[in-house]
Amino acid sequence: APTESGMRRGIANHEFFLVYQPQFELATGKVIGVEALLRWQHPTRGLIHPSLFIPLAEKSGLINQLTELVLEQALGQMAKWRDKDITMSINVSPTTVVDLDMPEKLDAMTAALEIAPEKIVIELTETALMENVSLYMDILTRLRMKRFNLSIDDFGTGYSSMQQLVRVPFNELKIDQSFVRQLIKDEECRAVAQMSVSLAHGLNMQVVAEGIEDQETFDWLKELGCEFGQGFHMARPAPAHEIEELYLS
Ligand code: G
Ligand code: G
Ligand code: MN
Ligand code: NA
Repeated sequence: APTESGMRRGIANHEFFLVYQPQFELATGKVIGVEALLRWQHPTRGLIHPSLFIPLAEKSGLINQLTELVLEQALGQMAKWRDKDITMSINVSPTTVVDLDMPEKLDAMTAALEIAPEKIVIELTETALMENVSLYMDILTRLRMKRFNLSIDDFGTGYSSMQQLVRVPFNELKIDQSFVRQLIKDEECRAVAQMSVSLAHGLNMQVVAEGIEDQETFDWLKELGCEFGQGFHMARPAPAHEIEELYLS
C-alpha cells in the first residue's frame, strides 16, 4: 500500500498528474466540459488509483498539497483551453476547501490566468459534505458569490436530508454511477435516477449522470431530461493532448 513518505516523495518528484474525462450534453452529443481526475505514476508500482491514495492523503494532511497541485495543473490546462467552450470540473475534499481558503485562492488563480469563474466546477462528494454541512455553508456561499459552480458528486450514496439539500448553494448534481450502470437491468436504480433528476430540477440544479456504459442507458437518461453525462460509452479519461485532438479541435 502507498505510504505517507512515499506520497511526499512522489509529490516532490512530480509523479502526480491529471487525466480528463469529457462530459457530454445528451441532447446534442456535444462535449461541454471535462472532469479532471488525479493519477499517481509510481516509479516501481506503476499507476496508482486515487481510491488508494486519497484516503491516506486526507488522514496525513497531504491532501492540501495534493489539492494545490491539482488546482495548478487543472487551471493551467484550462488557460490553454481558454478559447474552448468547455467547463472544467475539479474534485476536492471538503476540508481543503476550508484549509486553503478556496474562494480567495481560486479567485486569485483564475484572475491571473484570465479564466472565467463560470467555467470552473468544484465537485464535493455528498458523503463528505453532508457530514458537516454547517461548517461548509459560509465558504460554499462565498464560492458561489464569486460565480464558481458547485456540484454534489456521487449523489445517492450519502444521506442528504431534504432540509440540507434546500440550504446548500449547489447548482449541479451528479448521479452516482452505481445507479447509472444498473439502470437498464434494475428498476430500483431507474427510480433513484428519475427521482434525482426531478429533485435536482426542482431545486434549480442541472444534472450530470456518471458511468454511462451503453447507448440504451444514454437514451433512457436523455428521455428522462437529464442534461449531461459522462461514461465509458462516450469517452474514457485521457491525457489533455488526446482530449484536445479527439474532442476539442
Ligand atoms: O477516475 P476515477 O477512478 O479516477 O476516480 C476515483 C475517485 O477518486 C473518484 O471518486 C474521484 O472523485 C476521486 N478523485 C479523482 N481525482 C481527485 C482529486 O484530484 N482530488 C480528490 N480529492 N479526489 C479525486
Ligand atoms: O469523482 P468520481 O467519483 O465521480 O470519479 C469518477 C470515476 O468514475 C473515475 O474513476 C472515472 O474513471 C470513473 N468512470 C467514469 N465513467 C465510467 C464508466 O462509464 N464506467 C466505469 N466503470 N467507471 C467510470
Ligand atoms: Mn467526480
Ligand atoms: Na462520482
